[in-house]
Amino acid sequence: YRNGAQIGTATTTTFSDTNCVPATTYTYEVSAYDAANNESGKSSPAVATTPDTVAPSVPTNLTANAVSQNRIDLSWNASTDNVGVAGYRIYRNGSQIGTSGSTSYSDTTCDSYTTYTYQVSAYDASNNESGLSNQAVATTPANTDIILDNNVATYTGTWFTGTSSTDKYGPDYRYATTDVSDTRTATWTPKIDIAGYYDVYCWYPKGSNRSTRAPYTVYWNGGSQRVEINQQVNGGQWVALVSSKRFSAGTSGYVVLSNGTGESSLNVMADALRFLLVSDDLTPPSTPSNLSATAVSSSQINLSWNASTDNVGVAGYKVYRNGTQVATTSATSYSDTGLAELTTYTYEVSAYDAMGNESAKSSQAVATTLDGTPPSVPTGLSASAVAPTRISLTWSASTDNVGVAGYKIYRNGGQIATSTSTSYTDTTCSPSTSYTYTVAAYDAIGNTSAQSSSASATTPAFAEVIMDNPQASFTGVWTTATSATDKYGSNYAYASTAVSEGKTATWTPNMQYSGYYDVYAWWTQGSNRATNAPYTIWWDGGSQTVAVNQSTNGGRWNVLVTNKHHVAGTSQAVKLSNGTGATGKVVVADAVRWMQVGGD
Ligand SMILES: [Ca+2]
Ligand SMILES: [Ca+2]
Ligand SMILES: [Ca+2]
Ligand SMILES: [Ca+2]
Repeated sequence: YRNGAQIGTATTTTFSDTNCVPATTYTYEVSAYDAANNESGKSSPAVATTPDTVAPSVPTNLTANAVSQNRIDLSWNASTDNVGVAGYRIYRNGSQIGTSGSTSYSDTTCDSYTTYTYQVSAYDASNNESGLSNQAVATTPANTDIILDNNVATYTGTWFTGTSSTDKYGPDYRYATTDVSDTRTATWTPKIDIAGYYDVYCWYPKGSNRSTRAPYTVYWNGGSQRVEINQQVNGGQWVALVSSKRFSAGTSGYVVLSNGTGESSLNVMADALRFLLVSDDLTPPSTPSNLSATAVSSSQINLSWNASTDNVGVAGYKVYRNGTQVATTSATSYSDTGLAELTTYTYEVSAYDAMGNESAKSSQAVATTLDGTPPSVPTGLSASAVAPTRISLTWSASTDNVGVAGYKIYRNGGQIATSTSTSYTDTTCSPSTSYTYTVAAYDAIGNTSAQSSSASATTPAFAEVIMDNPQASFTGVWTTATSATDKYGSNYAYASTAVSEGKTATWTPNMQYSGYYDVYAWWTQGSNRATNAPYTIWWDGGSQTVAVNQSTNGGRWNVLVTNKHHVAGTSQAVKLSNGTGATGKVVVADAVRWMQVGGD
């Protein structure tokens, strides 16, 4: 019988009740019976309780909340159990780290800037454990102001522990006797969560028996610096060692304090270090583009480029000349001065931000400074008046470091022309005038020498050529006479007119100067003179026949043509013909005059 109700029979004196519920108390009795089913009375009761083999339900709805750099709080929904939940086990990253009697837990053993995965299970008094809950993940915040007290430093050699200085950091400090060389060191190694730029400080308790040059050496990503601190003063506060040094995430940076100060009977104090994040900007600006270099003089090259961008802001640009930084500027242009002439320079620029992150260098730009040296001063200038309106100049060639491009011609102080050769003819002179000339040489870039020594010349007067009848050449028979008082010279010649030309008088001057001339004739007037005496005038490129009335206007110069161009030499002439178209008169050949009126 179980709890008063028959549950079975047996023919031996044992029975196993296999139909029990865990964690349940049962009361059993037995009776005996015979073949006629006569049954005895029931035995005294025996009581037994089945063990608990049922685990609690799995905890649900686990949540994790990082509340500080070192603490994550967990909570979850309660489990149930057939008997009763005794507690919960806390697992972090797969390993049990604690238990809780409630449905929450604070993990205070966290590291900063670390992600943890939690699960919990429930267990009962019989240590039946449930399955694991859902996973809950949380990440602690980064530590950007890392303070390392002396207790987390590592030491070599003997360091004593002190507590008496009241300006110490934390509960105590360490100290070591100074020595001539480093026999004892203390090293602080921060765990850097956020890569970036850090200021590093030290803290020490000051005192008169402290080193005046305690040597801290700070090692960061890409460099190190030894800083000696006078620990006799400024104790009890953070004292700067270095600023804005780049540290990588992890534990590669550190600070070493040593006792090798060279002092005797003093102490270096190892108390605390601090690493304060200044900026986590590790991203350099974009590389400047479109760099151009333009030489603007013999000593200056102007640069310009396109602006860079940065995640925070471009602080400026570094200018490199032939690979060496020569300047910084906040503008996108730069004038490089003080350069050597005719020299080629190669430039690059980079951009940097406030933290000193520097971009790659731009593509190169090359420029060559200009020629800054003028040619030598021309020498040997000579001026020669070659005509009433012409003065010819010659001089000796100048030299130049690159090449003479030409010469500037100055007359009476003002430039009048240029020449690419070492001579020049000034055709704009006036007759009977003095002129003073200088010349200067220039090169292709426009560098001009000083003006040469001066040379002067005076132009002659305009030419006047008079040819009398003895200087004419005649064809046919002409009669020479002297009687007319209005003759030119000592005589004149005449010839009878005819229907057509049979006799001529021709004056052929030998012109010294090319130029423009008025041409005149002189005759002796008389009533028997032809009224249409034909003079033919040849000039440079043309001719004209002019019929003049020789019955009047004798004894003076009468103009035939004006302003006709003549060239030097004997290629011009004036001819008087007797072919007037009628007989009965005479033509008089007396004199001809060419009066220059203009230069060539
Ligand atoms: Ca301390
Ligand atoms: Ca940046
Ligand atoms: Ca030159
Ligand atoms: Ca004459």
